Amino acid sequence: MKRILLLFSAAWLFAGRVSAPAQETGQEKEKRMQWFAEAKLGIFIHWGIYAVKGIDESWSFYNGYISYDDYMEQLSGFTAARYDPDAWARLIRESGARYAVLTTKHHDGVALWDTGAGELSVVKKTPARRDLIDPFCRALRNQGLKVGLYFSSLDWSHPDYPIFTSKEKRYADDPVRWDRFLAFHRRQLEELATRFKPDLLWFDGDWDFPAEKWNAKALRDQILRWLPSVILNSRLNGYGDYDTPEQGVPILPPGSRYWELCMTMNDSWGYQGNDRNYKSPNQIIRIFADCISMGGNLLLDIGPKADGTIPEEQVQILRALGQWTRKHAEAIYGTQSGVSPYYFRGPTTLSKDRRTLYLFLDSRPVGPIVVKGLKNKVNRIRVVGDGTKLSYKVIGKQYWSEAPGLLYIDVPGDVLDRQVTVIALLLDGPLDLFPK
Ligand code: H79
Repeated sequence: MKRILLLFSAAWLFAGRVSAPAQETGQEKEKRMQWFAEAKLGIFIHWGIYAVKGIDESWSFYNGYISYDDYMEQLSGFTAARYDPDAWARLIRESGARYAVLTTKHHDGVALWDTGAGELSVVKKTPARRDLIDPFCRALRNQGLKVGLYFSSLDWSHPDYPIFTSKEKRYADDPVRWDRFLAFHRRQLEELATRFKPDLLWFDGDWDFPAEKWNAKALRDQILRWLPSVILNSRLNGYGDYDTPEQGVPILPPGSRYWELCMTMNDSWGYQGNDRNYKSPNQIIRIFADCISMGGNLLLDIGPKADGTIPEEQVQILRALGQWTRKHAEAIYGTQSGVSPYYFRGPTTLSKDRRTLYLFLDSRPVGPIVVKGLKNKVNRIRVVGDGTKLSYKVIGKQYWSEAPGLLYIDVPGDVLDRQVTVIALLLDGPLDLFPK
């Protein structure tokens, strides 16, 4: 009987299938996603050999801006000589981020850990000569931060990946080679999952093939067996937990309950010394306020140099962000999306108990600000992180109509934050809007 069972399960394995774990309930997912939904801000880190010449990560050879061999010459310049993961973690924490996501392997196939699944790693091929992932995970955890690991599913360096560059394909259809690639892919993920036990896996590069070819569903199930509470972004051919818009700040709230905008500080993911087109702290803070107002997170990217130091401009932006997030913490962490712009013309968030509405003022008001359609009575209005109480009045309320009046709030110039001012409205009960 035992033998029959064994044969049976082996047959399942060979069919490339795994029995799916019991379907997670909505409540269970909410619990698994809780830290992510409350965190709001994460730091993305693109670190790889592309920092040596300061060129596009992987895409520079894929698009033919540099030959593959010249690209790979960067291996000899990747020293990580001044890599200080504790300093990274302190800076990330100081920015107000609650998690970070580091590239363990970009599309170029160069692993930042000592992979046993291939030869191409910074351990075996660069003067860094050591695993860079484990110390990163430890440093983050020491600072109370959640650990995210980025992993590119496609690998333009692997001899069994069908695509090499935009012009050169290795093969079109060869199930044996593809299965070999999938085994390699699975093995690298097993290493990442079991060695580093990340809280989040950030997939990229799933677009060449459909979910069935990647075995995405089975892979998701397998990862959740390795790491039952891990969170996955959506780039596992849709078998993820949250939406992953890239660079484009959403105009309308994305439909999904969980999402995260990933965005560069300048125009590059990795370190490119020539790219000085940095967004200002003010622009970044306003984008961040927009994201949390619509119930999403911001994953803001930095690109360390090949020696492991973080460029000064990026340090300055993280510090400025930290000043603002510290002062306004109560309006950020653990909040939920606020009211639509019909009610207030700016970003808003709502406290967990729905009794405090936060208004984000991203410009200097020329008169009192106004909130429309608020049925609640307001108990108190104050400036977040400042303590000043503000005076307000309701105008236009008619006793014979259900429609609430307009709430006018005076905001004197001397309470304004130099970035974005936040006003807290303490309501008499859970937020109640008109019309229902
Ligand atoms: O790591 C950073 C980028 O290198 C990577 N994701 C971020 C986080 C990335 N860069 N570009 N993209 C992802 C978008 C991919 C664009 C594509 Fe296409 C357009 C994929 C499919 C259509 C053009 C055509 C490139 C490949 C095929």
